[in-house]
Amino acid sequence: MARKKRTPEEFSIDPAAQQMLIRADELGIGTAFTRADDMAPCPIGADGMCCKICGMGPCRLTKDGSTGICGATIDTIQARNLIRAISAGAAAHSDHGRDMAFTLKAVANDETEGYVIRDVAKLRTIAQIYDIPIEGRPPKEIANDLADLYIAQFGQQKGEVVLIKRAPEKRQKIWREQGVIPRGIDREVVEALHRTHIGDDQDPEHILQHAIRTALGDGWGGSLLATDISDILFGTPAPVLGQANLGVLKENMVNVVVHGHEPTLSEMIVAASQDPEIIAYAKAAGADGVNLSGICCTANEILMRQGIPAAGNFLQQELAILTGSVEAMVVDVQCIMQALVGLARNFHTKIITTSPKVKIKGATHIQFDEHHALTIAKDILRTAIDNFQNRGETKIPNVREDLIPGFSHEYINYMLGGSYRSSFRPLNDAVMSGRIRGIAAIVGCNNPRSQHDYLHTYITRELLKQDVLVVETGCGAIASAKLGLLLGEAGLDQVGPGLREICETIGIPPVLHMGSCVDNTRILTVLTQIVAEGGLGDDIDQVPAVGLAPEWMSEKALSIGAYCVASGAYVIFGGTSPVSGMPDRVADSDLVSHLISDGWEKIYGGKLEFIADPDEMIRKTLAHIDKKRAALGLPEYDPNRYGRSGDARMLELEELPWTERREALYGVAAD
Ligand code: NFS
Repeated sequence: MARKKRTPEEFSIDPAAQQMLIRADELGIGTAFTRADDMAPCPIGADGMCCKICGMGPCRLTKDGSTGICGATIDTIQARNLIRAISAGAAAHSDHGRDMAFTLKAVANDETEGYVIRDVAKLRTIAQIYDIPIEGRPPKEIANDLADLYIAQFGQQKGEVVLIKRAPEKRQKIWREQGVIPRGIDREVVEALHRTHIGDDQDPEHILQHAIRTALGDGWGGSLLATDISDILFGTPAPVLGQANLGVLKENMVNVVVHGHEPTLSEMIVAASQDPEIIAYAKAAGADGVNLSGICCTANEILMRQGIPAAGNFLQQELAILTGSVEAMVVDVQCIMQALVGLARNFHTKIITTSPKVKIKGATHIQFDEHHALTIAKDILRTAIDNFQNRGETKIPNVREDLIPGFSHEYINYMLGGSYRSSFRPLNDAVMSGRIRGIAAIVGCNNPRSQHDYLHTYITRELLKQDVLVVETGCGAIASAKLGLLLGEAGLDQVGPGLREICETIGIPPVLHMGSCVDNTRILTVLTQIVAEGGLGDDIDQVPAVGLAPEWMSEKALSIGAYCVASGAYVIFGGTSPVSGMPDRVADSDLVSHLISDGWEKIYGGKLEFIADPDEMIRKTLAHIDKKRAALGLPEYDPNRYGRSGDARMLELEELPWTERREALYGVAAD
């Protein structure tokens, strides 16, 4: 039976994406969207029921009671598949962190070109957490010690990863009792691979316990230190004006799109693009200059810190090339589609790989090395500029939206009280009073199996109406940015009255963009600080908060989900479950689903669920928030209680005649 082909409107809610998908169709070029239509997912693999870890298989388990050739049960196979995915995700995030730590070490020892320590205050704050002496020492000396400490966390064999101590104490105790504190970041990933080799760990519960330990090595290890070092080297984000969507590409300029994840390269390309020598080179080539933009989490890194525009999220990487206006797409690691190279052959775009870990056949490889960062960044830009003359017909959608990203936890702390009284107190108070009903972190990828950006933005909008403060990272944040939800004034007419009051008082958008996927650790830090501030429980699982990844597709997302659950959060993923187990055909295939939801909830207070229906996701999010409010003894959320004070009310009152205004304001009846 032929599969249904979706229209551009069904592929994406984003008008810029729709325009490019129409262009792709006219040119007869395939994209991830059309390939998703052409290829039905394998139902056995999708449900985690296929085992291919040895050469006796692959074994496909589709009947009640069936086992693999070695006797492995459905439950064991599902648990093994899940931990392998989580480990790959944790490895990707953490290896990014390792490279950041090496860069910090090299900067500390004057071995790099172009980098400086931008945030000395954060360096000192972080160093102090680990008792690294700071008084009277130059920043580079402190940075050297911190780099050594962080590098050591990867290869540590015994004991505890030091970053764990940044979690609430009660949480650390749970982890210690469960034996899931990572000993070393690399060790847990290696052990996950060992345990899942043929003939090793075959108890699903035991396998999943190690999945938690591996994921914690990501969230409270590799990712957390990646965020720390990025801030130290490139600056801790604070609000800045930016733009998002394909309309940020420019006709009259050399368009260079940086795509991937690590800020080391992209930050240097930002610096190189502003170099007078490069600008002159671009002008000599007939362009007005170099226009830089980002895709995926690289976009988030340079958007948060420099206000460099985001051309789009994961599903827009091909669409950017389809504009015909991109001279070079410079990629490093993660979320880079192999299809880019073939697609680029239809245009003049050069795909430039830069990581020693990532090569794509047909791409130009210019290897990045932090020791010669600025020189290499300029080489890359010259290659792009040389390509400007080869540009053919262009079609750039005139669609872009302003946004204000840059909400690091340090900034959130500051914005709530200013320099002298910075504190999470106002946020805690707002949640306690019910002005803010709760907090939702909406994060993660795009997935061409669902309508691009729809789930992210539908859920975001609906939760805002319910006075839920939303924090976002990754491709989800770019989805909201494109819809104008990351703007102060512009987004506020779409939010509930209590939340609106808070946003107006503090002067923030209702959706706070907190960075890249690695920066999900910022959300963990915010939750920890909320707990430390008091009034919302003494551990993360008591805070009225939920994590959602409505359009997830990557293994990194699964690792994030697992470490958030272990940290006490209720986490809802959209789409399909990788461990759902074909319940229509195999009656008893729900053990792993049960273990990661109810099972993990009993131990950690958080659980992982896969829910396809967005309304059900919203309903369960609100139910969880209300349950946590009740458990804390907070007043029941009342949508009509707030929203009658502050700027909005004053503006309304100004419309009234004085006597009525006086009565409304002071309760003094008209004479
Ligand atoms: Ni996160 Fe960033 Fe996007 Fe998903 Fe990929 S870019 S690290 S994995 S697709 S959010």
